[in-house]
Amino acid sequence: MAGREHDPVGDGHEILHNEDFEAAYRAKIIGQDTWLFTGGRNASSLDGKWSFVHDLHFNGLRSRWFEMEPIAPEDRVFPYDWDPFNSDTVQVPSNWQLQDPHLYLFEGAAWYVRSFNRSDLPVGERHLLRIGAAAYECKVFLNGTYLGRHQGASTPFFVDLTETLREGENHLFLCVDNLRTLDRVPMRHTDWFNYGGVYREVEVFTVPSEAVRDMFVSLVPDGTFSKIRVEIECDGQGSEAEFHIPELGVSASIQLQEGRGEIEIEARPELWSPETPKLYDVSLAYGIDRVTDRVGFREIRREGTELLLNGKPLFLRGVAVHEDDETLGKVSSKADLERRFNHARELGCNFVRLAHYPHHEDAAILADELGILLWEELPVYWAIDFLNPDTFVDAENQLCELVRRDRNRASVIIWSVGNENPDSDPRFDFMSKLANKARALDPTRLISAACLVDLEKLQIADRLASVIDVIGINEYFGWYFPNYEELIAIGSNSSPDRPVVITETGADAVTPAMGGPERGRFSEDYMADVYRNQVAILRKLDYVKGISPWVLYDFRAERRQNAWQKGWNRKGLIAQDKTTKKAAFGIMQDFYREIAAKSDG
Ligand code: GCB
Repeated sequence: MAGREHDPVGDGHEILHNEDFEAAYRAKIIGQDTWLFTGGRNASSLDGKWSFVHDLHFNGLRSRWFEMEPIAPEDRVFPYDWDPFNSDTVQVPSNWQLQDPHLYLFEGAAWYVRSFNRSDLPVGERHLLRIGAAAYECKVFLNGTYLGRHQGASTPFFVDLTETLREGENHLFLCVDNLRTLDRVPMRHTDWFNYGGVYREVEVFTVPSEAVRDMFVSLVPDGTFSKIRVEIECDGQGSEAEFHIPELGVSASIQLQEGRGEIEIEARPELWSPETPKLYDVSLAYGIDRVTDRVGFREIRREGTELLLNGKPLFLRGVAVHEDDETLGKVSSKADLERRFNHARELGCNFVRLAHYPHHEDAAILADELGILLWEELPVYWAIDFLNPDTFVDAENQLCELVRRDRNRASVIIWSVGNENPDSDPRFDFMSKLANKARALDPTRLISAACLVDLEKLQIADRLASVIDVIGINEYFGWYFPNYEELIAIGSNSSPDRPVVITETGADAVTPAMGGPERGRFSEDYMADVYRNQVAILRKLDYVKGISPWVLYDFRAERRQNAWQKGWNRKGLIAQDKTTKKAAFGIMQDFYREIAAKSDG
């Protein structure tokens, strides 16, 4: 198709000298206005080959590559630095680090361009682009028009394409950058790899103008297990919607006021639990729009220092896991997720901590089916610019996107608002607001965070502990700190009034067969000793209501560069091949069997 010629050099000096080229894109932050409930909807996939180029100098924004149209190279009149229509390609979803060895340590911007024909989309009144995740910022352009930018590396977002779509070919440009900057969440320093790119699915949803924006279905957490609550949000002028759970004989009309409605329905569903992960098909009809979901009903509560699932005491036999893979990076395949949960089960877990950012939504969908409890987390990790209002907007938006995405998943019992942040007034304010926001969006789950421990006074010393429901503590006795017995003192000195979960403990090791040392630090034996000593102490800790050792698999961590690490954190109970178990795996497995036998007996 012939298109308008693109003349990036018409104002050449402006391009070379203007260092404020990003100003035009600062506004239009993509937030919650375009959210769409996607359960049960058909989507047009835009996954597959996209034109791709890395762009260290942000030349594409300076030179407005996004205005380019497909023209045969020999017909281009003006010189150009990249032609998206005559370019190398990459697969979407993917992380660029694993697509091209030259880009392994690349931190900067990259362009993804893909054309599609309007006739490839179903006929409908609105067309919403959904990007499952793009790390970290993603600027979206369609046919030369800037539509907005999304911040946050791990949550989905929507962009309304309707007004900008044209007949015939449409050209979608994404400028994605993974810069580590002071205002982002996380900030600059993390103990995981800074993957970049469009690494989750890209789809277009075609919906009527009267469409369901959101549907939240839950069991009312009042201890009676007898009421289901449905909250909905709809676009358009419709005044009611019909909600159904056929298996329970539930059929209810929900009245809408200004697009919002809610209802409590008497019902006695079979309760969801790890032993009986029962799910029900639910549906909502609104005008000609219809959405569905599969929902489990359960109650998670804390009472004093106890965790209660469906009214019964719960001990979390867990493991933490990163979203990382030797060959796929952060791209999650079904097979990878199944292997992850199978390994967790083999270890004896009823609980998995999805650290340190929102993982692929399929993780919670699968955990719902398998009966595995989940901790989901925001990347408010280590240092964050807690004083920066824009940083708060970004963190809060990531929270909204995570909660709205997964709050119908029974498996998710905890929203974590952060990990190991320094206790300051701005941090307390920032994270308390996040905790309150999480509660407002979802009063049916517990709020947590990995809190700070004062290792001199040997006590939990974190004001955040007073505003969350479950106190997470990361303790590395045996690895970073010598004296295991101090773990007992931390309990007695702190006398926590709410449940404590050991959210991390562990040690690095490489097995001898994989080239690890025979003894000392980083040996498999050393790690096994740490676990043996930990287990001996953990048996004595009655203030602890759960454990998630760090970590199920070795994961990439660029800051780790000693002879055995070589860019990997080696605290996995299983090595980076996701197959080789280290001796500590068996030690933890025996301990979990012991705990499970006690709670069954
Ligand atoms: C921690 C962090 C985690 C690190 C871990 C370690 O406390 O929360 O992100 O990877 O320690 O291995 O040191």
